[in-house]
Amino acid sequence: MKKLLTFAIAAGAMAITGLASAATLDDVRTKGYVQCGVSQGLPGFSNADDSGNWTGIDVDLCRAVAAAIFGDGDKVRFTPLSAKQRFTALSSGEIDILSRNTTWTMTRDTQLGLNFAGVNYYDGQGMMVPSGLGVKSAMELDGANICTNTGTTTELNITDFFRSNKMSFNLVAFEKADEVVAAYDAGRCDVYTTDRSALAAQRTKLTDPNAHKVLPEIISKEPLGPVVRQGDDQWFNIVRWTLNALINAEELGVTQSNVQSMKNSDNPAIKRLLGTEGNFGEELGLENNWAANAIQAVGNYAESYEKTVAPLGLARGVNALWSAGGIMYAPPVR
Ligand SMILES: N[C@@H](CCC(=O)N[C@@H](CS)C(=O)NCC(=O)O)C(=O)O
Repeated sequence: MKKLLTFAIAAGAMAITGLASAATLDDVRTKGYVQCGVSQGLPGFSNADDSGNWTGIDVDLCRAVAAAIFGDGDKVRFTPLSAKQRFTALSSGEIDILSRNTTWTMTRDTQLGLNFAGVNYYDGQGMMVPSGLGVKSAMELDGANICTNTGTTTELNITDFFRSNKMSFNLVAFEKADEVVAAYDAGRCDVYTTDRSALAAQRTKLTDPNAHKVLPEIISKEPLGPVVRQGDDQWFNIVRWTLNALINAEELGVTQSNVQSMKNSDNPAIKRLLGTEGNFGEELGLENNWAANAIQAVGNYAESYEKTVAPLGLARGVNALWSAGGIMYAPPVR
């Protein structure tokens, strides 16, 4: 019995080690596409239309990774996941990247066997209320019914906020985002709380979007970014540097339409980014035009943002480049 148990534990450990050290790039090349975990529908970030075409800034990141590997941003498949399902889907190997408005926190980085590869959107948690409630500040919400999603950072933030302000509240939490929207729309709660970007997105689904307002308080830091499994540094670097490439492209003025001609640029930083100088792609296990292909597929960070998040009415704000008053800053390709 004891022997059997020892064997089972050893086999389990081997399976876990095997998974963690698996070369995701090899698997992805073999199957011919990147499997990307996204939301179940969040306009601006990851949202499918009626024909099943996915768009959004998180979707663009996965397309960019696919293009960096295959030279084709369509070599990607999407797995819609609830907040609760997302980390298991990644650790079990069901997906290769989680790109789903997911907040980088210490617990998630250290306790789940996962790593955040960067930040593609700096957000913060906000609260939306029906304008008819006459509330101007979150400080007036003592005793409120608050709707949100389970399995998110949202629940702890809202609890911290009400506790530290010595106010009471009643949390009404659902697994699916659309259930939260429906409950709030039906008046089951006074408040809808989540990331401010998600409030802007979900607001568009309400019966009368103009009858609601987002309160001024931002109660948390929600740096959103792509996540990969621990133990595969090459894959981690591919995801991290694809994101960096899109941000650097904006800074260097490389766009979807000029990326091919920019390969002839005299600027050494552009040459390195686009693979006409150095071996940066090779060092990732990719072709040297990896970044050029990623930019060709989705545009630079600004182009992707304008097409996806900006239509929600969200200005760049802190997500502007560091050189334009924001905090979006990518280390150099050098
Ligand atoms: N950024 C937060 C919240 C993420 C989250 O799941 N938010 C909900 C609130 S709108 C959502 O994206 N729902 C869309 C869905 O479940 O498909 C986290 O990482 O925990």
